[in-house]
Amino acid sequence: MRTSLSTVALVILVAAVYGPTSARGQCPAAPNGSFTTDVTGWVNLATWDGTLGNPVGSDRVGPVSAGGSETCFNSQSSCLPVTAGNQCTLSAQAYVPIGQPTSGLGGLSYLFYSDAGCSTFLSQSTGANVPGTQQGTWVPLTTGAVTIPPGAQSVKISLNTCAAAGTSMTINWDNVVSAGVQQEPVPTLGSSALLVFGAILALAGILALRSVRG
Ligand SMILES: [Ca+2]
Repeated sequence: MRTSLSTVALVILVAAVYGPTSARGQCPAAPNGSFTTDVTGWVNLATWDGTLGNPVGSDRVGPVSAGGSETCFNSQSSCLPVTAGNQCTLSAQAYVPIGQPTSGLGGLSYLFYSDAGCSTFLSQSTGANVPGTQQGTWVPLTTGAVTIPPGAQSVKISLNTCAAAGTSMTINWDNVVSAGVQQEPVPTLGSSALLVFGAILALAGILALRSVRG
């Protein structure tokens, strides 16, 4: 009994000390994602709208005017560093004002680049879309879990407005959040916790020995 308990204690302690540590990755934080007073941190087609928001203050992306074919323009975050392999999720709320063409579309996604300065485009993540038919309400969108692709060093967040051929489209965006995907925490023990853990094991061992001898 003493041998088996000691062995178990040793195995558990070794696993606790040398076991895998939490691999929760860092993800790019959306700059100024609530647009309370301005669109600082956002470029391209980014216009602050002080009349719409949830609450007030949003990024108005539009009007985007399309000629003979569907045309899209986006508001882009500043260039942010990423680490390939990390899992991130992107969420935002989109608002299609009443009276906009129902043929339009809004899209939320990450744009990945293979250099540190967002110069060489690599790929676009899975997006989340709001249809032009969903008007007059703030629609929550999320990409779900996105794995930062191999080779990616930087990223921009894209808030896209697409207008169908021959139409003009505007979509407001608010509450942009980019965060790490919650992973199952891997238990690890600090030094004080290890001492308590050891004491409990020792007590268990003594009790077990007593019961065997008694
Ligand atoms: Ca806002």
